[in-house]
Amino acid sequence: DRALSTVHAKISPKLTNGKVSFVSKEESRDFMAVFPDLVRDLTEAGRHTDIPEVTKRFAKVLQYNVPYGKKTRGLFAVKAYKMLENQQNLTPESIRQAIILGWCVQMCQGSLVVLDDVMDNSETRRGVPCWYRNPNIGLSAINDGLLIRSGIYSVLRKYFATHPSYVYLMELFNDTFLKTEMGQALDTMSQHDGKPNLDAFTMKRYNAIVKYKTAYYSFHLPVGLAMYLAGMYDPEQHRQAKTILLEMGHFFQVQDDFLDAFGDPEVTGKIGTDIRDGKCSWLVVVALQRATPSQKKIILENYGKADPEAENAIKKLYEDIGLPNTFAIYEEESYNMIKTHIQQISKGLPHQLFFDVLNKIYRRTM
Ligand code: GPP
Ligand code: MG
Ligand code: MG
Ligand code: MG
Repeated sequence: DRALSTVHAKISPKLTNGKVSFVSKEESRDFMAVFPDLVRDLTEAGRHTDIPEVTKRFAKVLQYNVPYGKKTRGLFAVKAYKMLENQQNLTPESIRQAIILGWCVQMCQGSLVVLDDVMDNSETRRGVPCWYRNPNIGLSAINDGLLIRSGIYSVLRKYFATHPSYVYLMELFNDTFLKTEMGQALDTMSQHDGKPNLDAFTMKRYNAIVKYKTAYYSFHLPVGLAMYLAGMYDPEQHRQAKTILLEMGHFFQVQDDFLDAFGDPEVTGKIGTDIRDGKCSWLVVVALQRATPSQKKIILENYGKADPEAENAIKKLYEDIGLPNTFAIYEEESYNMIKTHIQQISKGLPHQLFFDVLNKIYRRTM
């Protein structure tokens, strides 16, 4: 859909300037080249021909919500597969399988963000209006999010039904959705009677929210899938990988929370909503730990209000408390800590895979 890509490119020119070391231009091109085939499989493959209106809508939903953004998670699955599979098994066919799995991960992400943006009342995503904000979409976006999600299982069936890992792949998706939905439940339950429940905003609660709502689907899912595709089923190996990946996921969501208030929307592609939504964000949890009684009063009076002045009062307070600096220190310390933990992995998992991912996200601005 050329018109749409032009819109994306025009509105968010900076979004394409990511770090290039994680995947080469060719790898990125090979990845992109497969997406149209999947859209065709899902919408024109001779199924559901009696409801052309719907398949047309589905194609549009996929096109708008899946092939944009950094695509870190999908590319991560492909990279993991290439690093985990035996060299003699790395053929154009097997790599294509990994790319298809990568797109399933991107469909998972696309489906979640369509739904998350409705719940968070967000305005923009990847530099363009959130899907539900488009004319005549609104709450029907909920069904669109579900369509994308169900599409994953159609793709899996078409390409992996006879693969020995089929049930493992499906179960990992099922389990990941369950975990993510549980995390999202915890995230949305931070409010009480329309007001943020600040007493509940402890670091312990924060850690649980981000583990469930982000870490599983963003980091554990892509590598877990790649391991199964490469024929790795050892539970101990999966456990070791998961431990590190959940740590990285935690790190990633702390960054996301920081960027929500202090990132450049031109670069992140999204306008932050955590303060006005009254979210249990890393920033407010640390602010509450450090606030003097008068600062705590400012938080109580302004947090969770859809009012730019209230939002600015909170941002100013974050700066007074020195959160940008606290975050920078936290980011560096976590980076070093995760590096140490990667070095301690013993079970035949390539350390370089985890280092590459960590370096890809360290000091990210988008
Ligand atoms: C990130 O939260 C978590 C998700 C996108 C998972 C949503 C889960 C569902 C079950 C719908 P966030 O709201 O901080 O993300 P963002 O900043 O990208 O809006
Ligand atoms: Mg959100
Ligand atoms: Mg959210
Ligand atoms: Mg966020």
